[in-house]
Amino acid sequence: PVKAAAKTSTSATQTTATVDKAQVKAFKEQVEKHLRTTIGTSPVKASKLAWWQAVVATVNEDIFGRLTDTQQTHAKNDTRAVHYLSAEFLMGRLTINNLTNLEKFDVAREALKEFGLDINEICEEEPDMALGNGGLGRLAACFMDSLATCNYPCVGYGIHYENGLFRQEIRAGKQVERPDSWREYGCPWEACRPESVQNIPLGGYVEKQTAPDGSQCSVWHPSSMIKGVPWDIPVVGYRGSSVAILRLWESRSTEQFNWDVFNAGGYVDAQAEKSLAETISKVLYPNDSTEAGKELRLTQQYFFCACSLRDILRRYKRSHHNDFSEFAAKIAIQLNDTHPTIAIPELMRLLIDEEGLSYDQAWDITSKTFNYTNHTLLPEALEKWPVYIFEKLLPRHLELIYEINFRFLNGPVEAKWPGNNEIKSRLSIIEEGEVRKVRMANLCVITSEHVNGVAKIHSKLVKENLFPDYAQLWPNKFCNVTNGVTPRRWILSCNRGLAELYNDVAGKDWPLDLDKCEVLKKYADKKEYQDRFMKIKHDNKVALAKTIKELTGVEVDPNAMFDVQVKRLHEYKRQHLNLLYIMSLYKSLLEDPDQDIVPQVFIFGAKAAPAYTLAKDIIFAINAVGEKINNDLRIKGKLKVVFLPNYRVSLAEKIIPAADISEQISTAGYEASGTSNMKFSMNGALTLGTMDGANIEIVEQAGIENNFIFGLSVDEVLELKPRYNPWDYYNADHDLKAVVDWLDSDFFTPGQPGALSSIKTSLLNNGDPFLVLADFASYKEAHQRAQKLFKDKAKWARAAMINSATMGIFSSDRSIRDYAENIWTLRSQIVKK
Ligand code: GL9
Repeated sequence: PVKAAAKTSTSATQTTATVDKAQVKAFKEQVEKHLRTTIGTSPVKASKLAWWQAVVATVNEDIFGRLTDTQQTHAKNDTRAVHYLSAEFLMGRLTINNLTNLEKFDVAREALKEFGLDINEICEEEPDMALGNGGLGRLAACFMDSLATCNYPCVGYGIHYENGLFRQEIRAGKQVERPDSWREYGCPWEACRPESVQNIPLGGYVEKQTAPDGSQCSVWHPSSMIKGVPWDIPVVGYRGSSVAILRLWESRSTEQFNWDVFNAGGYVDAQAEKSLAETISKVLYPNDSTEAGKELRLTQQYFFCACSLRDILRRYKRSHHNDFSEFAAKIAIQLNDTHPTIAIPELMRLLIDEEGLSYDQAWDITSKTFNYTNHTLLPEALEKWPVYIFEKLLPRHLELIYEINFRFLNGPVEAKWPGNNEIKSRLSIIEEGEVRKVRMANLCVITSEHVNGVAKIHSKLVKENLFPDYAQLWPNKFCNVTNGVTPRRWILSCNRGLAELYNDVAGKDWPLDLDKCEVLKKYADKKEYQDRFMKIKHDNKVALAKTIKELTGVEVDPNAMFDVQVKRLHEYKRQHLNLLYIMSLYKSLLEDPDQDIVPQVFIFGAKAAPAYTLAKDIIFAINAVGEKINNDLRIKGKLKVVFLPNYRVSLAEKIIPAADISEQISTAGYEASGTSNMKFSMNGALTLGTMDGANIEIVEQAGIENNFIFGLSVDEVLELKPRYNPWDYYNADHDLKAVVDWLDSDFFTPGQPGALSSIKTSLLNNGDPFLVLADFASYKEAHQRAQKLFKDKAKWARAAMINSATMGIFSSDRSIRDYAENIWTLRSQIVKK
């Protein structure tokens, strides 16, 4: 029973909840105290940055106490803990999220209001922690939130990059990359832990020694040492349940330049070595789904894995001395993609060379400790490191990899397929060829207890298409854990209007049990609830329209349909399919300006890898087409196209709640899961997408009739691909031909004919590898369905509400419980104060 259904908030980010006066007063006093005694300023002269710092200092008082309680609980209970190794954690901003999770947001907002300040403006001072590229890094961040919220013992381990993902500027329509120095003025959330510094050996050579009993052993003489300095970022669980730790390693030089063989060449050489050591954590590689193939990148991977494993061993030894028999029972390690694979031979090395275990003992422990998540099937993303780089940087690790490989090929493989060298060469960790390479994914699969994909369809393809031989050998190793996203950040913090609606219909516990939101389905046919739902959406659109105006100067109408595609720029994600459709719509409007179409705003946000030329050309094309359309008076504002620069977590939080249409249009079989698709749907956008990744599971929940599905299926793509000829589609479809040819003119780039031709070339002369032309007609038809439904406000509202209401399974709490129960065997721990 709910009272005033049409009660609405005054703005997209304000709630009408009543706030405890005493708490507001206390918060205010704390902020003012910190402003004076921590920051060293006063309310009259404080800058916004100073206010923000004082707010963080206030929040930190709550956090660090709970962190200690959490760690003591876990140490005392001594149950298994998971160690999530990831080269990327895309945390975004922490202030609003931490306030929300501590249930202090309203208090803080009121307290700041009494100082005459707007909390949202103050929180804009916080730089995003952009220590990741896209979905994979953001997933790790959502998982930390859920691990803390669900009270699982855990540590996240990663790299303390000095520069996160580049800041994107758009100049004359083109992407320009600028460094992102997110902690130039310090980051008030992090704490340095000098007591846990690690020294990491690198380079040099391996010496064979014969022990007195005649057995052979290897002694590694590294050529240099790098210091790893840990920075801890507390991750607050919802309602302060527990506080997890994200530990990020920064590289520094050590004084020990003369390590064994390194012969100091004097002061200058020593300084050169110093800068090399400090380069390791300098910058995040801006690749998305492509392998970097740089020596520095392998060094980064090894550096953070080696630091993390020493840290894990140190903690384990604190309670278990030097007996490793319980190691695997206490420690689970999750490899987030192949980036941290080098942790496998490093653990072997530590156990054998440093702790004196036998090879068999070390392997037994290692193979019960690791699990691996695969995030992509794209062959160019599967990491392979040349053997010669290993010889130079990690000679002892290479030796251990050879040993693992030898025992694998001559053990289980020989037993299953006796004498079959073809299978052996396929399954080998080493790829033979002109340049011999180490296949990191093979090492992961051979070692791990469990290998999982990130959506049902993807896990099936991992098992059947990527690793079919391994699946024959170990069918039970392969499993699925569908991705999820945290409803605390992606509904509660970023869409307060919707959060209030859920508070009213589902009670206040829905952020801990997103299935509760399903009750909204019951109200999906009721006019007053439809009105309230759409009013929330409208308010969010008004707020986004303001942001669009500020960022691009383009004026958009909040009554238009907001059609959004935000994600990394990649051919397989097909932003150019979207663009071709926009061009065809524009063309038809020019032909008949009075036609009755729904006014539409197409919104893009995307960073391209700096070396990915075609991706950058597509960004330029979107901007060029947008410029023309937005200034063409003939179409009477029915169509707008905006490209929002520097897409990142904090911008996603403004865009996603305001979307009507969520574009999820990857070629079927290529998007492992997608995670923004879930965020959009939770916030009441309808998916216009292919049957790919988690889209399939989304429509399974929300109903295919409440979304706009189009295009070839995975099976159809696999069937068509070998005989695909894009010219057939081009020649058969007048409209398609016209828009593809339009790219060749100078219509959108006056005076620069051919400026957009590379896109046409990729679609026709380079074979259209992602079947853009094959899906064009079907895509257009899906858009027509969307337009038709948008005209019927009641039906649209109903579909949007059902989408939002049925996303319970996409809470990252569900994903984390799946991992905890099926992969890590973890038990949730109640934290005592
Ligand atoms: C990705 C997949 O491409 C996505 O479909 C998936 O949702 C995420 C999380 O599992 O992982 N794999 C991948 O390499 N990236 C993904 O987003 N790219 C990066 O973020 C580096």
